[in-house]
Amino acid sequence: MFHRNYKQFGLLLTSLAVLVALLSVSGCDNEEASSADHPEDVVRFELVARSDVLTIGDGVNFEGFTFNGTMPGPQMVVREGDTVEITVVNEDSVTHGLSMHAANTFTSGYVGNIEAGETATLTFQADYPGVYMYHCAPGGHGIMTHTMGGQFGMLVVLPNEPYQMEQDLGREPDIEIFMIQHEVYRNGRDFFDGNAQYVMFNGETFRYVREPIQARPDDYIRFYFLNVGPNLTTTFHAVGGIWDYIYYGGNPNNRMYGTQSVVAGPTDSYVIDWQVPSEGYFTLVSHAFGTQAIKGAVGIIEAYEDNDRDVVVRSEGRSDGPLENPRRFVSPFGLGSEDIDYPVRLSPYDRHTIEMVGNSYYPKRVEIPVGTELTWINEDVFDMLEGELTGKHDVVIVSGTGDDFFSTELLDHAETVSYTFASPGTYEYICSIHPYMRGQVVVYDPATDGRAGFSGFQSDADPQLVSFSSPSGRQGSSPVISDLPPSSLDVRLSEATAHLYDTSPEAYENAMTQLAQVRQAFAIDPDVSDFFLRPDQLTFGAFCAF
Ligand SMILES: [Cu+2]
Repeated sequence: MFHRNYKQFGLLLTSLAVLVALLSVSGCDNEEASSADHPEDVVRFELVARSDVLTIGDGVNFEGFTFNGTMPGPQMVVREGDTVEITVVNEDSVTHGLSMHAANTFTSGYVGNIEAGETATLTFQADYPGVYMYHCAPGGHGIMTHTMGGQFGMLVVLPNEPYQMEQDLGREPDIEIFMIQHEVYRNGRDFFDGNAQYVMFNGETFRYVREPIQARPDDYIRFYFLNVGPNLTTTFHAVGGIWDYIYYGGNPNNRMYGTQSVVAGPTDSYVIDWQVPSEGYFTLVSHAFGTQAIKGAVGIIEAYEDNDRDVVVRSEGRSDGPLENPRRFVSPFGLGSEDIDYPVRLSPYDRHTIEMVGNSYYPKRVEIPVGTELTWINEDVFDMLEGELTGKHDVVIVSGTGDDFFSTELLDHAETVSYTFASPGTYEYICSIHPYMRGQVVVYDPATDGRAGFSGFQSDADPQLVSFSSPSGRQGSSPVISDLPPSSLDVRLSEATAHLYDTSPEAYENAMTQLAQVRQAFAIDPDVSDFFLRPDQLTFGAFCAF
């Protein structure tokens, strides 16, 4: 498959890149993408940002954000000197964006902060060969959380001059492996602490253990290796192998030879040329065993004479959608399955405080006896800007089987808000500006709950008063409380929000319709002065705090 002549090889890869570009264009006909008024050396890609549920292997589904429906997102390959045009289509209900590390220019001026439903384009000259990360960059706080949430991928700029391996040996690699290491977190607290739940290559734990990469002895394998992180530093190693040629960042000028591993912090990358030394199994690992390899960052190269081998292993995550009956559901911002976002039954001696951290509540599910005062504290530090760009948060009860309906003021960093629950029931709440953030409070009556651990606090607080405190002395003048009627409104609101992040157009339409109904219902309710809905983002504001 690979030609001896390097220029032919380059041409092949360039045409592959163009092919990928064409394939990645959806809703746009190929004729336009290749029409004569565009010079041939403009390579075009389209990234579609959205909310998604997908599988990350071994019975586990993951809910987050994606580009083009996979995590990692599309692999892009261009050639040094190419003009690259990347269009970002935001099909989601929240703001997204793009940071493209291969572009030595002010990218956020073009593709930062792309509102829901909007499209933006970045054009740049690929002047620096190498292996680059791209990731979502709506701006501010959202850059970090969306990258953790699954929006990232690899763009490779192939050099015009051959790598040292070609120069020394006069041959091209037999196999190319595009490999991204990345982490999955179950909540924002773990994200802050670097406590990954899973670590993986190309979107699935132990992906290439289940499906070993086939090779033959003496093959030259070229790795395009990228550590996306977003937190951990890896030491990439092949058991039974020594890397022959290493080019830091994938730039052919950054040469190293003969090492057991490469060290890569978040967004560090390499091109590695390695000759399979013999027959056998060669295990690819992050040699950070406890924090990474054991959590899924392991793969296998199976090398035997006459093996059938693919010449390219791509870095996209699986594209076959979520599992129908997953063992586990991981949702860093929302409510995952209860084995992972387990209900915490608070005792009198616990801290009755829920953190807002990394765009999630933590713990996400708590159980309290009626009469207990709960406090939320905003541990997100980035409290500048607004919307997706900020780490400000609030609490808005969107459904409940009891009578405690309220919304709070937006909290800056280290501010708190408290509420005393007076009515037993199961309540779900969201942050009005990050409505994919979800928490749950179960308020039980100790007299009737067989599992009751203690008989509850008899708080002196007025159960219908939210208290607000700011270390900076900010005046929480209006205690931002609304007595939403526990009528059918909350049920409908719950149904509507349950579909907010369903990606099917039908469900989206359904949610829109239900939201319109809810809005109408609120407007005619004399107890509620206003209900704020930003149609472009499907975002709930405080219910009557305006
Ligand atoms: Cu995003």
